[in-house]
Amino acid sequence: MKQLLNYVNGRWVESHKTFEDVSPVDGSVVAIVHEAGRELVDEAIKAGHRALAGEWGRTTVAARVILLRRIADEMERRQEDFIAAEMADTGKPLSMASSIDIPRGIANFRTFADIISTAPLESHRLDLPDGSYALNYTTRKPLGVVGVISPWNLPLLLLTWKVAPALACGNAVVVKPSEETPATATLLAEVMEAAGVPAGAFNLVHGFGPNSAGESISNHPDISAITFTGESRTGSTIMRAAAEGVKPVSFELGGKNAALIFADCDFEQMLDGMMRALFLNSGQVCLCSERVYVERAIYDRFCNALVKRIKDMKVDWPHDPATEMGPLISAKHRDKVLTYFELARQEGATFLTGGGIPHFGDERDRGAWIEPTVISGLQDDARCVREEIFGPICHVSPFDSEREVIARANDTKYGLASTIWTSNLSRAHRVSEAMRVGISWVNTWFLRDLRTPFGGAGLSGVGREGGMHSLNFYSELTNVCVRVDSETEQ
Ligand code: NAD
Ligand code: 6OD
Repeated sequence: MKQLLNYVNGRWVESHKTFEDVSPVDGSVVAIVHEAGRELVDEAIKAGHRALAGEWGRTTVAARVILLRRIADEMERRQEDFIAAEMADTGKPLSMASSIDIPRGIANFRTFADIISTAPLESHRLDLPDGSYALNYTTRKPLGVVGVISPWNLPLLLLTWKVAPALACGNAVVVKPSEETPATATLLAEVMEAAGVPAGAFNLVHGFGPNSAGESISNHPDISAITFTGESRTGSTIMRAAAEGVKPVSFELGGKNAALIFADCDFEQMLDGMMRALFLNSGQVCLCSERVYVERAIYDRFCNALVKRIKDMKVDWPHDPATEMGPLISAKHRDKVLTYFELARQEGATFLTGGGIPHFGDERDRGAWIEPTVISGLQDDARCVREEIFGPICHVSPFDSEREVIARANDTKYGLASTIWTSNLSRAHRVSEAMRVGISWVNTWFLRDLRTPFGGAGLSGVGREGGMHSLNFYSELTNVCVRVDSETEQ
């Protein structure tokens, strides 16, 4: 059986405590994972500080740019291994792992190599009344040892989205992937070793959250900052731990995202886009739409067309290149989603399609499969319309005016993303600006430019990452203020 070890201070470290990495396709064990105890997390953080005090701390930006590109090249060389590992852990379809997760993981390193190599620093001149002036300029230094805690839905993509800019800025990192998806992070550690990343600059520890490696990182007195992607409730727990030492935090959290579909949209383009927005990764993307508002004139047409597309969707073995949807991440997560199906019934929802578990008559019946599901007929205050479910389920509801749909879409404690479908240019700008979200897509969904700010409002996050926003989070910026006298010396 494959063993997934911790990687600390440039060494592979076993643990006497292990747990199973289980495939959600059929419930089989794909690997044994070595859980890091508090001592190992402590060693990893110490190794990070030693790296910063040594060779790694003296690297120039130019040297780090070369290193990031070497990491990307090495990942590309091992692309097939990464795809296989991500699919084994998550059950996501080959079409997705090979076109989104792994290419984007590689792109994160190349993008931040480009961004750091051209990143400007501020400079301001302040004229003083006596004719002298002050010259201000900014210097960028690493924050220190950054704790990176990541979720299971886009494991490599989301982990490298944080590791790449953190290393670009010269930090050391202690990375903890989700206990559900430890494999690609372990491959990434192999890549770091092969690319020549100095010992201690990249450390990987495996484990869970509470009473395990996640908690040991977030309440460690010597961790310099924490960057986290996951559930809003977990973010709140980590924030409390980080508050003790007033540590900088960057959080990308949950969502209950709205889709706003106007009658004047390009219907077929919208339907293609909405199938992705609802069911990509079995609906387990924080940006997926779970609340769908459709202008009344096309409401019935939309519901019928959506149900027909879902019936034609290929929910099948992940390795089949034509498969569009795989299982959920785990039996535990499926239980949570099924609880919401039950709650929807109790709340009086109508199921337009789905609502159960598919039966295959083979080993997949031991996996975490679920039917893509559409419900309707709930009030806006129903729990299924307000709470993040994180599965292939949405609630559809008609609306009559732009003002009404803006108010309903914004009536949430979350604020991550929205997707607006219209051919009216002014409406597109007006409505997207009115959304209280981190990203507002128009006639598209999950189209990413990595230079742009990414994050969420309300319960959906703290801060923004992406482009210069990432560099500014992962850096300690110091302003140097030099007073320059007005008179030349005689
Ligand atoms: P989660 O919060 O359960 O776990 C995320 C990570 O935090 C895991 O590595 C876990 O082990 C760790 N963790 C859990 N409890 C912890 C604790 N007390 N202290 C320290 N670490 C702890 O989230 P998940 O179930 O892995 O992911 C799904 C959630 O993530 C959804 O809510 C989804 O919306 C959100 N998400 C948000 C974004 C975004 O960009 N906003 C992206 C992906 C996922
Ligand atoms: O594309 C990204 O950079 C990003 N952070 C995506 C998040 C997806 C959530 O599941």
